[in-house]
Amino acid sequence: MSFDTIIRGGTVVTAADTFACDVGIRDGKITALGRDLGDAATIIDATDRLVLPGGIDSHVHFAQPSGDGIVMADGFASGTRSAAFGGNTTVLPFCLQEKGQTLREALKHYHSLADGECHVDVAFHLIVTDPTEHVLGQELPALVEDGYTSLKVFMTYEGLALSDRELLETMSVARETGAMLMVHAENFDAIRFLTDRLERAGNTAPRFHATSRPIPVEREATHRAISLSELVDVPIMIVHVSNREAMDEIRRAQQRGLRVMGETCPQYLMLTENDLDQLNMEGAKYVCSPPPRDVASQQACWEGLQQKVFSVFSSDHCPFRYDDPQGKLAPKGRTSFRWVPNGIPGVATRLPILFSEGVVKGRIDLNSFVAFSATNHAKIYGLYPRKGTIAVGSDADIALWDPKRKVTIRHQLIHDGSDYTPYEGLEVTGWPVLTMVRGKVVVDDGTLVGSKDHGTYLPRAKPPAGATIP
Ligand code: DUC
Ligand code: ZN
Ligand code: ZN
Repeated sequence: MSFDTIIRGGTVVTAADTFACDVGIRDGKITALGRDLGDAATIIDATDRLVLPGGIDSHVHFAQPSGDGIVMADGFASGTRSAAFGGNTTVLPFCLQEKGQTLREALKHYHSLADGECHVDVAFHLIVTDPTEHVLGQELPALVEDGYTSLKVFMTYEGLALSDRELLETMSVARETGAMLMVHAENFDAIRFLTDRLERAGNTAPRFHATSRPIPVEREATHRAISLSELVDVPIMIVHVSNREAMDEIRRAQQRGLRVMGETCPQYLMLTENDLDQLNMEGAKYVCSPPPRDVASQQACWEGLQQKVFSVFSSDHCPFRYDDPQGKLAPKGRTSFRWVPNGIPGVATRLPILFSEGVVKGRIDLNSFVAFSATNHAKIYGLYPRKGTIAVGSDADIALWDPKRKVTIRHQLIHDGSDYTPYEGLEVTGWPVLTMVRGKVVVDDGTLVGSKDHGTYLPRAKPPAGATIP
């Protein structure tokens, strides 16, 4: 038999095309696209289904050290399981360098957490918090050659924020090595100033998290990150953009010919700062950074997708349990929003939200959905064409979607380690009904059928030099 599996009768969608065709799979790879492919050990009937590249989520946090007494709700097993339920076949979490640690030490530990614990494929970004001469001069260049071809830097957070000088030094290494640099753009000093002032006035409820990080905080840092990257002449990705002013900074840079890319996330399309304003501590469920803004900002983020100012749509899945002193309800005595861990779960809901709110409501077309959810992630982060498309020779990473299925999002559909979803009760149309990773079905109609030793770690190529933004 020439194929292990044939996916028959579906509509294949890539970032470029939509066509009726069967998909032949052998040894985990797509080996044929066509009609009348013959027989196979397994036939999957895809009548009335869309056959899409499995989602690639290039911004998730699993098992990340989160400070004093706080524990992230997902490690690799539950995080990749939830990803699979949401139609994803590859995720890119962050390996965080703690101060004083070498990158190699951080990676050794992070690999030990991931080994044998992944339902879908994974690759790691690095988070550089301690850019010593050794780290920048020796470790990072060697690690980029070893396939760790992207890194994130922070402009805020105690213990994570880099000074402008450190940002420039790190950007220079990204330029020399060809690594992709991701930037968390918020002004640390402005946040500290506003937080102290709010607390002195007794304004400590979760909703003041948003007040402590208003739009100018993000706009200024976005502008500064772009300016610094211009000085060094290095491409950058501004992650989790939440509003028009930051988006316009990116747009202007792109119009000037700079290789500045942008990412937005479901929370900036679906939530507003009003969600943080709930009884007791319930608003803590929506505390993330940058914070959700307002309806006009949601509209701006849609425009950023429609006009391709943004090239990727990621979850920024950063889960903490709500009803838990190691999670959103930080230990007693820490009553201010300052202590609420920043981040919300979303790896399973990213794609149904973009499909339903974007494709079904006519805001974006299906090919753009594939580009934002898979193809552009693979291109930017060095996984294309092995991942991110449906083509002969690519990994058989495929999600079958029922474009008409109506689902009310409930936490029990999410299968992560958290105890809530910010989207509880949201009705969506369109749902991933089967997720296949390298030819093996891992989720079939709401049932986990894969195992956590199937996912593999993926070393990556450098993004193509001088690549145009997808
Ligand atoms: N930045 C992220 O990228 N994720 C969650 C929290 C944060 O500040
Ligand atoms: Zn960030
Ligand atoms: Zn993040």
